[in-house]
Amino acid sequence: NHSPVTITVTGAGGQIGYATLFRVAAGEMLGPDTPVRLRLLEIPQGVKAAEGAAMELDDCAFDLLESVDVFDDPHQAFEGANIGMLIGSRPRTAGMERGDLLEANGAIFSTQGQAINAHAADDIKVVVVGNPANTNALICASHAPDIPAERFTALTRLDHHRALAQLALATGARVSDIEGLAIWGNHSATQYPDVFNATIAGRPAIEVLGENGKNASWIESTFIPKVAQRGAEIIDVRGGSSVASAAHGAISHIKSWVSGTNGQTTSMAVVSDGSYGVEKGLICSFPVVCENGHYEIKHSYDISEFSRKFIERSVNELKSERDAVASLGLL
Ligand code: NAX
Repeated sequence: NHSPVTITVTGAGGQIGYATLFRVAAGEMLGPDTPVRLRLLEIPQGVKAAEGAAMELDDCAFDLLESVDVFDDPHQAFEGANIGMLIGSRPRTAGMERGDLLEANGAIFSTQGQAINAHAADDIKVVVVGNPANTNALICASHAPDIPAERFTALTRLDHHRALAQLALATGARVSDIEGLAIWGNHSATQYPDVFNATIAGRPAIEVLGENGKNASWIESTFIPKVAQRGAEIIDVRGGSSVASAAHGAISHIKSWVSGTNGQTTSMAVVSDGSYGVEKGLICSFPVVCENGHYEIKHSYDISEFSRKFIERSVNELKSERDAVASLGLL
């Protein structure tokens, strides 16, 4: 058996938290040989819900679950954390301006960044799920000066999975036959799902799409908006936001980062090193591969004029979010 891993989950009393905790405790994220210690963070109003989840975790008698503790103090919750799953955030409520939302989340993620800096384990890996995820991750990283910025990431794996599913549906392919698909930019409606570098069973996805009667205008007017607006579609149909699929995205993100992707491409929002002209320091979704506990941005993608336009639009949105939080003094 491996040594136990300490995982801090924020927003643990919420919906995505509830859909995440049991799978993590069952070993679906870190594998069947890694015991886990869960530290659940909530705000005071959410503590009861997190305590209830903790009681149910006890009632599952998971072999791998060494401990579950509930906190309303981030400094305690991040003590010894090897992994941070930052799910909780301040949702937009009626009448709330964009600035108010950024400010409320800025307060949450700056405090959590400080707590991570002061108390987490040296190998801490963070995924931010709570929206606006990319910018929240940026704020968090900027308040954790002793931790490499590379360890703060945001979730676009759900978007990646949505794009995989839509491409498979459109071509009749198996998801497992698709490689090289990528989400670029912000986890928002401006995200860009890129099929131009993807292959299906080794052939260019574009070719296979063409055989299925799907051309560039299908990509622009159907595929891209379908993926980018899938969250809203789920809300319409289901009467509630994406929960299990979001939890699956977060679990997959950490699983890939920790255990590798066997040479396969996935998407993660990570700090830009200037690749593809994306301003250094922004937390932007890129195609990545993971190996030995590290991720690496893939540098081999061809970016057409068409793709460039979409990527720039999303990166510009990231810049404007960054500028807005910077002007609020949150960076
Ligand atoms: P819920 O409202 O069910 O749960 C959020 C929980 O976070 C609540 O229990 C709340 O008390 C807690 N919380 C709030 N502030 C906190 C703080 N400072 N510290 C600790 N806990 C805190 O929302 P849920 O459906 O679970 O969604 C959580 C977040 O995920 C939202 O911000 C949502 O927008 C975001 N999403 C992100 C996705 C992604 O792909 N990146 C997709 C799904 C989801 O929309």
